[in-house]
Amino acid sequence: MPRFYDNPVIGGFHPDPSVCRVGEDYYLVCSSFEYFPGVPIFHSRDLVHWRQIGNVLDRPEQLPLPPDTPASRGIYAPTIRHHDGRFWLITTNVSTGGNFIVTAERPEGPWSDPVWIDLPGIDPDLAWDDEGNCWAAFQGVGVARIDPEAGKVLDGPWPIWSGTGLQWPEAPHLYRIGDWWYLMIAEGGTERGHTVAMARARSPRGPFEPSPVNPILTHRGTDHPVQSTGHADLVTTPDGDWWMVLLATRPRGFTPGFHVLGRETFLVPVEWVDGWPRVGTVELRARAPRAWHPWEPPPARDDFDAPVLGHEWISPRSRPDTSWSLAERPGWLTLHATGSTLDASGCTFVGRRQQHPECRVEVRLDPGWARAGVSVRLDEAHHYDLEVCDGRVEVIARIGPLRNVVARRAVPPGAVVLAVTTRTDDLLPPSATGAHDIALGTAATGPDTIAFHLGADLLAELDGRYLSTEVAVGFTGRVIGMYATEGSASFDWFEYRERGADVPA
Ligand code: 6LW
Repeated sequence: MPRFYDNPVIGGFHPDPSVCRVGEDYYLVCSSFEYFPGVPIFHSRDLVHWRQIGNVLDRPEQLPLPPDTPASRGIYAPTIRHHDGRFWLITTNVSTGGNFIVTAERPEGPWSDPVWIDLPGIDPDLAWDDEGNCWAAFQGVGVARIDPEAGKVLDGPWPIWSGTGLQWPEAPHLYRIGDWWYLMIAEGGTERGHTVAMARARSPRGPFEPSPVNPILTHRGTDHPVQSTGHADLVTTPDGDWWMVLLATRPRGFTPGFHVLGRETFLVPVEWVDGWPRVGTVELRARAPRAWHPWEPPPARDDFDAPVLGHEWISPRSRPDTSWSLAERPGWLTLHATGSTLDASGCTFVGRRQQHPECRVEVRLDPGWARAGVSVRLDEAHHYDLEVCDGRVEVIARIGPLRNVVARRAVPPGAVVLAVTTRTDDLLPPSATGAHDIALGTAATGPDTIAFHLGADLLAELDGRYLSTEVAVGFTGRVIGMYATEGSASFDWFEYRERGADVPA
């Protein structure tokens, strides 16, 4: 009986995947932009079931992000490789310092401090030839021979291939396969025109001849539910099968379609025909790789009983030690306000990516004298908040320059349970949100509806389109988290579930 797997294999804002294999173990990393810690790293035994084992950039010294770092700046596309018994990762901090390399003996870390390297552009790659030379390709596309240990360019850089003429030839990866050097790139922009193209040469310096079947992958111009397919990396299994990981989106709603989970990580099989790789359509359900190693998913509820925060918890730009504690009130996550708000940099916010189109988040909050709650955010100018302060709970919508309290209710003193749910069926027409009056009716639906609850009581439902990339712009996706903007508040637990038959609205 053939087995099937579901795409995306890593849902939610996990773009620009890069993958390597060591024996029977696969390791995968993604971009993290303005969030700390940065570069989530995942482990799998079958390419389908991925478990986050850490964050490559988990010390502030590795990830300088000034407070004025705009959303969607910070860390861009990493490449991970295993060479000479060590893990090597090269990436770009577009806000501070440019390109750098970190290394580790073990993928879960600790990873070294950055070794900065003066390479142009973004999307750096690492590949070694049989003589031990290290080649770093980058956006454009160019290549240089480098000393990755010292962070020095030894020869070059030289231009090697500008793609087939589409926008932004980028995301290069060089592979030594047989007698050839294969160069895989993304082109056409990371939006709906995204493609993957291939070329090959006898040397990493070229001259490169393009594949006769470029682009080898694109969903542009189709009505497929998976869109923006591109920015890929290749990996082989121990059996010699080839697979590709890539980013893609799942837009929903009336034209132009809205994607709210950012760019996610998908998996697709690769076939070789006449010396060139080919991939088919990236389906939501597809025939699985031969190995199959499911693991127990992490518990839905984080009780905050562990001495350290789980790897999935991220904060915009930084997470000063003084802003949070698991020890102050054992079994609770205590957050201390910094004086900043959700509308600005520097706010105390600890969140996780929304990974499913339909999900339910519940938290138990003891607000004390604080102003605190749960926020669904794309960035500082696009977030919906469920906030408790002064004996009241409020639902607040911040959309661009507008900020509105859309619901308000008294709450008794003490701890409260707050819930946020998203649904993609039975959507609100835009007029029902009060956001504008154009009566386009249900055809003009957004991607989803976000509902806010106090215990079992529904307080408000809002159109999810305003927390989409098409509205907010940028490279990230929704993050749902706990925050405090005045005083100190404690969270007993935080629960995240994909909504299905067993999880009601
Ligand atoms: C990344 C570039 C891109 O560096 O978007 O999808 C940039 N393509 O390759 C940020 O993810």
